[in-house]
Amino acid sequence: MARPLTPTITAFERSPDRGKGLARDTRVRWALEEVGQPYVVRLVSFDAMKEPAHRALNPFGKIPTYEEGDLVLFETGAIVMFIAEHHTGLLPKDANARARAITWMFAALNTVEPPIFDLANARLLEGDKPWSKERMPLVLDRVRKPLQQLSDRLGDADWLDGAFSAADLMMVSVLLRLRASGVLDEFPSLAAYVARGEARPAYQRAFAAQLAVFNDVEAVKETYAAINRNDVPGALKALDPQIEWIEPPDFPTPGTYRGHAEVTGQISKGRGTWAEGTCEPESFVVAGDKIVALLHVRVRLKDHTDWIDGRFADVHTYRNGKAVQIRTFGKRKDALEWAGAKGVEAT
Ligand code: GTB
Repeated sequence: MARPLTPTITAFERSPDRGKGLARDTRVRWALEEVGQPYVVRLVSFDAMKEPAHRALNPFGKIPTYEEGDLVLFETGAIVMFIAEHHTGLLPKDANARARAITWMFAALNTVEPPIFDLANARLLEGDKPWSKERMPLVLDRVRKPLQQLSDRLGDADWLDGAFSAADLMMVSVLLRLRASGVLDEFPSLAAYVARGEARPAYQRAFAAQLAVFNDVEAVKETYAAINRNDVPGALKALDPQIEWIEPPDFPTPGTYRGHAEVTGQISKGRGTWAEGTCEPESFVVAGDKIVALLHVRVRLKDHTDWIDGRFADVHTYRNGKAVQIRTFGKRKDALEWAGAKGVEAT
């Protein structure tokens, strides 16, 4: 059953893997998808992660975090455990089986993940160091040893201990980061175990959502960048031919505009009144297929000397990689509420 308050998680505004499931919000998304709990995603930049506002949620300045009403959690182990404990489907009911599943979650995070993390660092961050080549066999050995032991224990079972549980969700999440190194394929039963996890519909939904967010948010950024450089065809690139843009009465070009031709007119008219300035997205909140772009406009109109400086929001509804609707709101709070992200801080 869904929780009374929709949880909000944080994720990278621009993940280095371009949304391909390697960042740790994937495992939280996966857990939420497994239990059928809708959620909202607040995207944070690398800079914002180090600011006091984010450090108040995670003192280590990392993603993901989990907010539900007054509750704030960080550490994916704690978050997945919380989700598993407050829904059915991710932990067995039997007390001993439940304790064993939790044991495997700890094993994934405490025994298996640290050497995998070290290998990722050795490959990505230390590859250019003079000692890198000499150290690599040692790093690989530290990964292979627990993998062999895990493979021996898994044998020909589908999952670690009976039915699929949060233990498998965590172990698969930890192991899949190995794929690029080729080490996972040295252990065919573990590679098949990871593939079984990834084939689950809930994982597929989590992966697709993360990837869509990456691509769609990049497209939204490009829409504003194009408007700022007065490139109307560029601004239309991410808009579906059936786009509908709704602008409220107190905005410069109020009305409902349908299709590329009408939206071209709307953008050209609005943008044509600027002498200089920009309209920049400051941050993004994602709720299902809706991306709330929290905007900061700083514009000097033609024949004016003073600057307009304001904050508002557009909600972009994305379908198959294109915006099918953009709805402008004067108040960020109203935009978040309309998009289904009620209660998310409109920073
Ligand atoms: N132990 C914590 C947990 O499990 O929650 C670790 C959290 C963590 O390391 N988060 C990383 C982070 O916020 C993201 S997952 N890093 C930002 C920083 O430290 O400044 C690590 C990660 C990032 C990117 C990729 N990638 O693109 O391939 C893969 C994994």
